[in-house]
Amino acid sequence: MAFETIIVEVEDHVALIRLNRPDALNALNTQLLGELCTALEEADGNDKVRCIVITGSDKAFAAGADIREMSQKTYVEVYSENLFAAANDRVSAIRKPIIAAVAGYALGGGCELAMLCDFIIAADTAKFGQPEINLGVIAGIGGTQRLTRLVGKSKSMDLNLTGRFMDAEEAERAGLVSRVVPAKKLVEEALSAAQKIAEKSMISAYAVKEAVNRSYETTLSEGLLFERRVFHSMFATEDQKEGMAAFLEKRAAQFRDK
Ligand code: CO8
Repeated sequence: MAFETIIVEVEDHVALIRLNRPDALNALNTQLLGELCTALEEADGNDKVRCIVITGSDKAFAAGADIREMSQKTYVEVYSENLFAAANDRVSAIRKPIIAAVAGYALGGGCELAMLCDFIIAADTAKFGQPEINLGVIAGIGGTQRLTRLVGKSKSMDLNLTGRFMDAEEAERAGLVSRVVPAKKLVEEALSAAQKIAEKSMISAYAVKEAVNRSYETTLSEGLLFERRVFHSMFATEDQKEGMAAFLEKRAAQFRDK
C-alpha cells in the first residue's frame, strides 16, 4: 500500500517504519496513525518480516498528537469517535517485536507511541515528555499509566504535572529506555538489535512478548505461573529441540518457527 505520512522499507527480515511529517515534527494526525497501524499490521502478516523498528527524524520521533487537528473537537466528538483508542489497540495487538528508535522530541502521544513499542532505544538527543498539561488536557494513551509503571510515581507525576522534558540520560536512568546511543548511530543500532531478534525463533519471540506484557497486567504469582506454563509449552516446539541441540553441538541454531 502507498503511504503519504510514513516510509516503510523491508530489508533483512526487518521492517523499518519512518514517521514522515517533517513540517509538523511528525505530529500524529489521523492519517499518520491510520497509515502506521496499517503498516504495522502488514508487517505482522508478512512472512519476510521478523522484527519492526519505528523511527522518526533527527529532530523528532513525534512531537505528540496533532494539536491543529484536535483543537476544535468537542467532548461529544472525541468520546463518540473514541479518540486514539484504535491506535492504542491496534499497536498493542501486533505480535512481532517492535523497537522504537527515538531521536529528538518524543512528546505527548509521541512518548506514548514509543512506550507502546516493546522497547525504546534512544539517541543522545532524545527528549521525552508528557506536556499535555500545558494544553489544558492530560495524556491520552498511556502517559499517566504506562509511564508510571516504567519510571515510578514520582517521576511520572513530575513529568505529567510540570510538562518538562526529560533527556536521554535521565530516561535511561529512570528505566524508560533500554539504551542510549550516539544520534548518528541510532537507526544502525536499532536495526542491528532488530536483526538479532530476527534470528531467534518467532515462537520464542511471541512468547517473550506475551510473558513480559503479562507482568504489567497481573500479580507476581499469577505472572510466574503464566511464565512457567509458557516455558513448559516451549518443549512442544521443534525450535526448542533445535536450539538446545545446536548449543550442545557447538553450532548456530537454525530455527524454523515450528
Ligand atoms: N501538533 C501539531 N503541530 C505541531 C506539533 C503538534 N503536536 N508539534 C509541533 N508542531 C508544528 C508546529 O506548529 C510548527 O508548525 P509551523 O511551522 O507550521 O508553525 C512545526 O511543527 C515546528 O514546530 P515549532 O516551530 O514549535 O518547533 P520548535 O523547535 O520551536 O519547538 C517543540 C519544538 C518544543 C516540540 C514544540 O513544537 C512543541 O512544544 N510542540 C508541541 C508538543 C506537545 O504539546 N505535544 C503534546 C500534544 S497533545 C498529545 O499528544 C495528546 C496525546 C493523546 C494521545 C495521542 C495518541 C497518538
